[in-house]
Parts: sequence; structure tokens; C-alpha cells
Amino acid sequence: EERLKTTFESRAEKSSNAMSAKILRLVASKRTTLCVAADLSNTDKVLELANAVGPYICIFKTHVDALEDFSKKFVQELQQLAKVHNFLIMEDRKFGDIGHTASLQYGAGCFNIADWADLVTVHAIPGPGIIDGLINCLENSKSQLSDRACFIVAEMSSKDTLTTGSYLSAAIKLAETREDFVAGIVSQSATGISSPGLVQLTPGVRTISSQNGKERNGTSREDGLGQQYNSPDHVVLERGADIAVVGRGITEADSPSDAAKLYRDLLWKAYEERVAV
Ligand code: 5BU
Repeated sequence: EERLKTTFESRAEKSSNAMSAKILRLVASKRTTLCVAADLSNTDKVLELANAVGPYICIFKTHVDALEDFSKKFVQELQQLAKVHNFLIMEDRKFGDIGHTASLQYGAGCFNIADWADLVTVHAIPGPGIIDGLINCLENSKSQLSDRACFIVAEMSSKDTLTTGSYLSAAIKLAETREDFVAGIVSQSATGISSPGLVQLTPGVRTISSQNGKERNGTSREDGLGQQYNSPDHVVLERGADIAVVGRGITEADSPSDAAKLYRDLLWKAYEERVAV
């Protein structure tokens, strides 16, 4: 697989999307493919996490609708940390409606995601109209179109997900035909992805030893609510992950900062092995 053997630097040069080039260059220069999922319910906790893991990540992934105290001030402080530590912010909103509605959800409402999130996630289910909706929103906002992009959710990590077969192929095809606004794909495998610029983001990553209490039998690779986990090595070498998403493996660690450093090292080592000639 040529794409997977190509370094992030040369893929950045081949990219036709400004944000995917930016991500690939950031990953290459900071030498980290780690994305931390900040699934915490309080903004102070999220900011504390961002400051602790900031040096070791390329993307900080949020779910702002799960916060009990979201505010504009929180967004400004998070953006400040993103600047200090040099990471991008992804709101994992998983938009899934018609273009017009997605446009309102993106650029209006109490979160105004278009205003601050470098990247957002989007389900492929509505078809290309959802991408046009997000672009339309940006054209009428103060954010620059070239400073924003989306990731298409092509394949989920959860048990018995419906994102299989022809849906999965069509979702990848949607991403590949809309690189004007698509920087990457959320998936569990690189099968079917050919564009060198598209960045594969893979959630469901955890080392066995970080699954508190579950490591005793060493076999539990699920969270009891359908999430399924693979190791950092496995997702990079066998599944084609460019960027790996780690949530609870880091947020539940005694030291999130030490855990992030460890995941960064494991992931980078696997990437170097993958591109080695
Ligand atoms: P975890 O704590 O490492 O299980 O968190 C995983 C994160 O990735 C969480 O924020 C999910 O919303 C997100 N995720 C996922 O787990 N699986 C998917 O297929 C997609 C997103 Br898309």
C-alpha cells in the first residue's frame, strides 16, 4: 500500500486540502499522531487536561454538548492553549442532517462551532448536501473557509455498527470526491482510501494495561457499552491509522500527561515502522 508507506511530509505536499496539509505538517514536525478525546463534563477539567496533554498531541477532540458549563470564555481559553502547545481543535459533533439544518447547527446556536473548531466530524448519511451546508455556513461567517475542514465518519468503532459494506465504500467515496472541504476520514481501516492527502483518524484505541481493573484477565477490549479497543500498534500497522484517538486510556490514568507521552511514543514508533523502507 503506497499511501500507508508514504511519510506525512510527502503526503502533505500531495494534499489538495489546506487543512489536511496543515495537519500532516503539524504531525510531522511535532512528531505526534495522538489525538486526545476530552470526554469530561466540566470546562475547568477539560482545560486542565488540554494543558497537561498539549505537548504530546496534534488534535484535541471535544464534545461540547456534554459540558455542564460551556461558555465563550472556555472556548477562548482552549484556543489560547491550542496556540501555546500547537494543536488543533476538533469538535466531534457528527453532524448528520440536511445541509440547511447542519449549517444552522454549525454556525449558530449556543456553541457556534464554526467560530472556533478547526475541524468537525460529519456523518456521510445525508450525502454531499451536508458538506455544501457547512461550506455555505462558512461563506456567511467571519471564519476563513481555508481554516476549516471536516472529517467524514465512514466507519465506527462500536460493536455491530451499521457502517459496513456499501455504506462504508460510499462514505469513503464521498470524502475522496469532496476534498475541497474534507481533510480526513474516521474509520477503523484504510481499505478503500486512496487519496494521499486524506488523514485517517481512528478511535477505539487503548493499551491493555490502561484498562483499570480489566487488565487482570487481559482480554477485555470493550467498555461494556459497545466501544471496542485495539492497541496503538495494531491500529497503525494493521488498520492504517494516521491519527489515533485515545480518550479514557488517558483521561482515567493517574497522570494523563505521562499517559499521553506514552501513547505518543507507542504511536510514533509504529508509524516509523510503517513507513520504513
Ligand atoms: P474512549 O474513551 O477512548 O473510548 O473515547 C473514544 C472517543 O472517540 C469518544 O469521544 C467517542 O465519541 C469517539 N468515537 C469513537 O469512540 N468511535 C467512533 O467510531 C467515533 C468516535 Br466516529
